[in-house]
Amino acid sequence: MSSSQKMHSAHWGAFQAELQQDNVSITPFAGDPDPSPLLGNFTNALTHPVRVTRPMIRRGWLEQGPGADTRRGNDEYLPVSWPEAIALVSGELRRVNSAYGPEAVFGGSYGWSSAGRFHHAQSQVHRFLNTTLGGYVRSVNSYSSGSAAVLLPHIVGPMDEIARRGVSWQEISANSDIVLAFGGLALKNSQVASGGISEHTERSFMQQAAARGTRFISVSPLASDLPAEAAGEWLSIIPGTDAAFILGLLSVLIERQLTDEDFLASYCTGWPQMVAYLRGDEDGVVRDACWAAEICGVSAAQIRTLAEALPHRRVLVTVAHALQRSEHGEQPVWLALVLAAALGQPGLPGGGFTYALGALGHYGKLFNRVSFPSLPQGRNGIDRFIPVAKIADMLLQPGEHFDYNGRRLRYPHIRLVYWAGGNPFHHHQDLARLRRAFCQPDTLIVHETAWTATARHADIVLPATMTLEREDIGGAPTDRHLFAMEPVAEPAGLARDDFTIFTELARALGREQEFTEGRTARQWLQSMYRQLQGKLAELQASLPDYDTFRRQGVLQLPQHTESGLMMKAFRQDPRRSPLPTPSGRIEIFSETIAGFGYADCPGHPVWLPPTEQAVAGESYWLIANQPATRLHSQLDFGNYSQRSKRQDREVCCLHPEDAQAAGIGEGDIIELYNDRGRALASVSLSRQIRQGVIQLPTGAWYDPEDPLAERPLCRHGNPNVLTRDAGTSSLAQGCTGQITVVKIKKFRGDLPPVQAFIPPEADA
Ligand SMILES: Nc1nc2c(c(=O)[nH]1)N[C@H]1C(S)=C(S)[C@@H](COP(=O)(O)OP(=O)(O)OC[C@H]3O[C@@H](n4cnc5c(=O)[nH]c(N)nc54)[C@H](O)[C@@H]3O)O[C@H]1N2
Ligand SMILES: Nc1nc2c(c(=O)[nH]1)N[C@H]1C(S)=C(S)[C@@H](COP(=O)(O)OP(=O)(O)OC[C@H]3O[C@@H](n4cnc5c(=O)[nH]c(N)nc54)[C@H](O)[C@@H]3O)O[C@H]1N2
Ligand SMILES: [Mo]
Repeated sequence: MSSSQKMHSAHWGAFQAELQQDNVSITPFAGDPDPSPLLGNFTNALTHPVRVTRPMIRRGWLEQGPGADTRRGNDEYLPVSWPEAIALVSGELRRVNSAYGPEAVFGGSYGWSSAGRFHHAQSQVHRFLNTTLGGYVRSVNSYSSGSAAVLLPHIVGPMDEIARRGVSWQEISANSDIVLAFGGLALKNSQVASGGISEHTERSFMQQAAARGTRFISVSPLASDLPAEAAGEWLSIIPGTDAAFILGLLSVLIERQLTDEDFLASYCTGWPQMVAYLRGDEDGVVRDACWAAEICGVSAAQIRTLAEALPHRRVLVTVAHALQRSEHGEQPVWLALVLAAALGQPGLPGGGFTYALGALGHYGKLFNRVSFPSLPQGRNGIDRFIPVAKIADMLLQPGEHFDYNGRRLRYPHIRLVYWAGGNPFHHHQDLARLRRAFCQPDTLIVHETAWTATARHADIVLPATMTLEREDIGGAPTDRHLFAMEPVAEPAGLARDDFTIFTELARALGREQEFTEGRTARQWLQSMYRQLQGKLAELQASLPDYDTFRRQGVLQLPQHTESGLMMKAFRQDPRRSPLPTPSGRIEIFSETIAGFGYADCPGHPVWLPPTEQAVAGESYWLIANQPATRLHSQLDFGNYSQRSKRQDREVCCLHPEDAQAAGIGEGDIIELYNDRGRALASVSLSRQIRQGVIQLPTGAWYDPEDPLAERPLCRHGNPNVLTRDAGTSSLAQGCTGQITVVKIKKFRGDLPPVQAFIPPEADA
């Protein structure tokens, strides 16, 4: 590494970076066998005009002070100095805290921010609110796996045990005969892991497995969810119907007496209730292969053939996060577990059920024996929360009741919203509704590196440094490398890191010592490193001293050699190593969930049709999945993301026969629309997508032509202008952004220019 090359790490890989005038040249980490092209988004990012470079205040807030305001999202910004900004923010925090207390402050602040473990914006804002105000209203769970995270502990165990600590790629490549992957195993997704991923190994593991004879079967509306290296099969399905499909498979297994009755009797509870449901004992509906075929668009013959291929083989069933990010998303996850159990596979090497393999680079990996400590958050004195995707409901309906995981809770009345390290106008659904929600509070404060749509709705925007401008440490519990991240450039303009901003605010509030504990950022890093050394010393392992680590740039941590241990121990001795469920077994029927009495999530898994359905020839299933060219909305202005756009728009994928019927051709700009909104996108035709389905990835920055419109038009192609803002079920209330119903038409007329990357006018 030359002296001007700096080690750094991102959620999508480690690299060396070198500043060359305004651009950054990037060399992937030498130990990465398959580096991510997302690194290309850094090259032009540091000095892009869309960076936030000074504190800015929205005109309406500056002139009229705090209060609900419909101008949010459609107002000008005025620059202020840092001392003015600190005085305004600390004054407003003090006002809200003394008038209403911390239960009027929402510090959910969901979002991925950047990979460094100290400058993790979400941890910083939570620590700040706890140590200065005494707490805040928080959010629980994630947009990623909102429903599985709530469901899995009831029926098998904590999500991390069957995702992060689930069946490993090593075992799959050595043992699995069949990998049945609902939602596929797209390499575009596993290139990313929160905290970092230094070795992208999924491609070669799939190659090795396929060479040994593993049969990969991807059940998905998109062929591209399985890489060529897996040499697998694509089983095309109607989105949102996997639960019916799996019920069909189960009915064939029962009919042909191919279920592992010993396993079901000794390791599970509730199989008889499942059988009764399949037979239709309660309601007369026989759920067999023909019934399933009608719903999921896979023929009864295909369902039978697949079901008959599974028994007496080492089968691994996995479900992508995507399936549970839609209405009734709990059901396919639960049924995939039931299928693995009916085949008697859980706990066998390379077999059973693993959750979300391939959805992130964390899954299927081996675990470090110790993990890097996280920034302590302090104590939150407020015990009020929302499931994370209920943000708009909370702001629009203070005081109203909602159901969640067996509890009846009330939305608090929020006066101040603080966001650092996330982009709700990327991650939330029904953006017109979200804007109405964001008009409600007195004050919205955002720390951002760039003028995202969320920053454009804020009252106070504080410029945050980008990761490339900071010293940090990068690492993840599933990555054996730890990186000393070095700053590559000076902060853009007046940008400061989140820790420095919060330190100044804490000082203004008289709570600096509580927030910083007397440490600078560098001292925090040293102290966290010392904690890691301490944990390793207990295992008789040692690390170089801190300065040596920083000079080296990278070090290796010891790892466990096996994964999936919870299920293996359970299989070996279910009495001595019961699962952490009420029965200690796999719960095909859950007394707990049944006891909640939710019609939209009863005591055993079921098929429930979605509220909105596509009608052939009239409307389409829209898949709004993760983008291949960036992480969420991050660095959408980066070179790699920008190169994928056509006529500056996001590209959507459509089947040629659907296109022909609608009079649409390759490269046309189309409008996707429904009752909630409209979006423009460029069309790419492909037979790799199921007919009746259209795919538009998330992450194009929201760019409303008229931000105040009831049904706004996004000029750029953000699918969340179209998606429905509703929870998965009363059990989990997870995000349902993955699947939506839309109509499409060719866009005629003058194409409005995309303005998402032009900062809002600063009227100096
Ligand atoms: N329709 C639909 N919607 C979805 C999904 C879907 O499948 N379909 N997927 C969902 C999923 S799984 C997720 S995880 C969410 C992701 O939603 P988010 O995590 O909110 O999305 P990001 O774009 O990663 O937002 C991170 C923000 O942090 C900022 N940032 C980066 N570093 C720093 C820093 O150091 N300090 C500060 N202050 N800010 C920083 C970035 O500029 C960026 O705006 O989206 C969800 N939304
Ligand atoms: N490049 C890149 N990688 C990422 C991210 C990113 O933003 N960019 N985000 C990361 C994050 S935070 C997360 S949580 C994970 C998300 O992981 P996932 O949620 O699994 O990822 P998606 O790409 O949204 O969806 C995976 C595939 O599921 C298929 N699918 C959708 N609906 C259905 C359905 O009803 N049935 C079936 N059988 N298949 C369906 C779609 O074809 C889709 O391509 O990805 C991570 N990886
Ligand atoms: Mo996610």
